[in-house]
Amino acid sequence: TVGKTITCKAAVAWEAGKELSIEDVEVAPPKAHEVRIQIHYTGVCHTDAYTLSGKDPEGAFPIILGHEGAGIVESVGEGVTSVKPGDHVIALYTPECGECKFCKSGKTNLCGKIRATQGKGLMPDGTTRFKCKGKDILHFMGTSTFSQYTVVADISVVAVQPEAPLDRTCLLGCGITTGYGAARVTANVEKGSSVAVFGAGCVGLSVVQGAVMQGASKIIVVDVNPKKEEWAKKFGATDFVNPTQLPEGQTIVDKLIEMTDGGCDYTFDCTGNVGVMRAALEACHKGWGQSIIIGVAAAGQEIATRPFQLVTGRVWRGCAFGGIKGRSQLPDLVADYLAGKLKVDEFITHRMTLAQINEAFEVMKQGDCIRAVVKM
Ligand code: NAD
Ligand code: AHE
Ligand code: ZN
Ligand code: ZN
Repeated sequence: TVGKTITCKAAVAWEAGKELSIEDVEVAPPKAHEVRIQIHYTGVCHTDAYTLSGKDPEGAFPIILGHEGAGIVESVGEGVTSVKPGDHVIALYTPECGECKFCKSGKTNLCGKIRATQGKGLMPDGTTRFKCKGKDILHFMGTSTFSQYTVVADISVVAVQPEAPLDRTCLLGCGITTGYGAARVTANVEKGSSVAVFGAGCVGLSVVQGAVMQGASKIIVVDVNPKKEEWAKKFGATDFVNPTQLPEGQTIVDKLIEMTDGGCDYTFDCTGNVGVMRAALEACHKGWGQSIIIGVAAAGQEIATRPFQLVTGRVWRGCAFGGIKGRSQLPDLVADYLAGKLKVDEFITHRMTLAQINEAFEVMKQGDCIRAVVKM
């Protein structure tokens, strides 16, 4: 297959708001500094549903979604030295070139090298490698893992230990790493801290896992779905609050301030709801509390608070992919998983085939799913 177009199955999103359709797609061979990967497994993240909904200002169609995938390198283009055919890999929507202003800053995991084309659904040369029914199909987040074969930039992929099962490590491609990194890298939660996590999906529960590792003493999970209490406790939360069940007149901010003697040291939004983001900021302790925005909000949505909240020392921050640099740091997360120090299997509630991928979006909406893993 090296150097040739591969025809395989992929879930194509033809239009916003419609189900994905399983199609035969043509995947062109990788050009210079590109890698063609046989995707073995992919998770389905809330962000895939967000872009499919049509609310993502960068979302364009037709597109092959998916950004939480693991697989095996099938072939590489000219000049690729970091991975080779047969390597077990995780696709990276946050690439790491090591050379750009961002990569060299030591201050961020964001990489600027291919962000402009990635945001337009194109490969770095401005074209696409996917075709279906004679039409060009766009790439998503530089990864498009809802295809049995995908092409990514060589800076958007990391080789990991082959002994790590791909049907689990795919989740390190987004949800688990995002929450874990937000707690351990972005916030760097200190021992003894009080933490509130809004939204107990894969991302929020991963913040809980990271906060436990950092030695937080109080970890309060806030979710409108009462079924999430059991999940929160399983990952090490000390408390659970359902904001829809508070006594009349008490807000979630009042409740958290009361539970933490004046406010939380760290709060995390893992919902994407801008009202929740405000509450998360205002539930922070005066003088030092930090609120980390992880959730992705729809086009047109904006956050608001009284500037006084910041004047009096609260800090509003955010991160993508948990502040983790994929090529430098993911092998360490895989090593921790293999050593039994990082929970991964525990997040998987559903397993599906590619033909069933629309059900993964359904179960996410119904609230019984932490992560569905799709076998490609
Ligand atoms: P999910 O749908 O699995 O979980 C979201 C949780 O939030 C659910 O348990 C839901 O009940 C809860 N929730 C919804 N509204 C709420 C409210 N008003 N108050 C309290 N809880 C509420 O989603 P996920 O895959 O874990 O992703 C979470 C968010 O993070 C999404 O917005 C997603 O797009 C975003 N995300 C961001 C990054 C990043 O790098 N910044 C990475 C992954 C996901
Ligand atoms: N196109 C969206 C941006 C959404 C967004 O912020 N994406 C996160 C990753 S979410 C993973 O589940 C991200 O990586 N952000 C940094 C970046 O460069 O996109 C919108 O709303 O415009
Ligand atoms: Zn994601
Ligand atoms: Zn870079």
